[in-house]
Amino acid sequence: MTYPLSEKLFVQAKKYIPGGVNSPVRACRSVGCDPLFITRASGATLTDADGNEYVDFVCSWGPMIHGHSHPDVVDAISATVKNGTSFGAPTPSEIDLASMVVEAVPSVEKVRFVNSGTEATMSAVRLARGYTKKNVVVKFDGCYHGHADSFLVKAGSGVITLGIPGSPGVPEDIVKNTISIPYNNESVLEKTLRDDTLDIACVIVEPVAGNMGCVAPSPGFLTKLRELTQELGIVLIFDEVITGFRLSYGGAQQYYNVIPDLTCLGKIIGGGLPVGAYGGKAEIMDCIAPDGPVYQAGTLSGNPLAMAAGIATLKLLQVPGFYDRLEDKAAQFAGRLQTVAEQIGIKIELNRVASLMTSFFTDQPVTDFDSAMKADTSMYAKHYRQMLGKGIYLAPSQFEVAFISAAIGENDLEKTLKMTEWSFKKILET
Ligand code: KE4
Repeated sequence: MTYPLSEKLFVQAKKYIPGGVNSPVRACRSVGCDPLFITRASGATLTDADGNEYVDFVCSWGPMIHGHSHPDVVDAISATVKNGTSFGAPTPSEIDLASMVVEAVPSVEKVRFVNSGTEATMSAVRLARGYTKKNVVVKFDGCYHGHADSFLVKAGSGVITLGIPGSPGVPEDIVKNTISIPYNNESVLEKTLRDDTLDIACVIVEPVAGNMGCVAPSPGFLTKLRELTQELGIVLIFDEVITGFRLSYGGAQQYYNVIPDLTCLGKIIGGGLPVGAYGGKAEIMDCIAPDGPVYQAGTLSGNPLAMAAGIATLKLLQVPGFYDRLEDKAAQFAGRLQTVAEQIGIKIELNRVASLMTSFFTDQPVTDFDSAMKADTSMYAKHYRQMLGKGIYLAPSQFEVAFISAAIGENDLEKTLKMTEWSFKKILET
């Protein structure tokens, strides 16, 4: 494949946009190549500026669970845009999507829409701090909750050393109230939460980690987390920006039957348009302005186009058997990929939860940040480049997940498995 137009566009983009991209991971730096410029997509197929086609396993990082340009979603947006794009006033469609979220997500009695996952998690943490009148936030190494200052701490800044800024521009006195501890480690979790020198407002967790690659909660971990936070009066926040409406219609909290106090959503609920949401117990949500003193606002929050796209997307998820079919597809694909790896003799650790999966290039189980970091990123980068050249669009980082969409078909998966076998063999030859 050749990419002359993407190359030209990238040169132009870098003149105006830092790194030529509007989000760092898209720069593909960790996989050693320049980004492709995508001009259209339909179903499971992306098309780049040079007309090359790809089977899409990124799905815009999760939103496109039905694949791209689903006619129901396109029709909903088209019908809405004719009446205007944004009014800065309440609209009926906000009630429609809010009621769907409340009905679907067990923890959510009330919900506030925002415009990104970052806004959702940032607002949920502010709300937890305002509600508890405490300051410390506990997160987990390898979990990503967007780019708000409070979350940008160096991994491993556990109980001993409070937050160490993970990025320039984040003042120490912001992250001194953030503690990051190992995922799936119940003893450090209990020790941290029971440390009464810490006035802990909340714990925020990805119930299935998707930002160190796919890492499932160890059996009992989420239950332990819920029991401890319940006992100690700590607000439990599930960041379901990835898992919400992905693992099941009720998200990870329904999938694992562990109900948090607050839930953050994004991605799927906007059907590919900018959206986020946070919601939970009415007692807590009623602390949000204008009912309560905790301030949060947004010009385009609940905008009609994102609401229309979200409503159409969630309606499609309600089709009987949707999640069973997606599970069967993902399970079958993962099983066949595992077999390819075994037959060739390449060591990969394949982690899958529902339609999220990651092939780690390591021969050790991956259960947390430290074990994920042991993966061979240069091998992953080689695999990425080889697959891209054969028309398979994987996540441009070992530490992201592959998203299986309902639109991906048997031929797409067959082609992917064939190219995977070819790529694994090439890797072993070198
Ligand atoms: P946004 O602000 O990017 O909409 O959402 C932040 C966020 C919050 N919580 C979780 C669990 C997330 O995964 C994300 C964002 N996910 C990344 C991909 N892993 C978005 C891709 C990007 O940063 O470009």
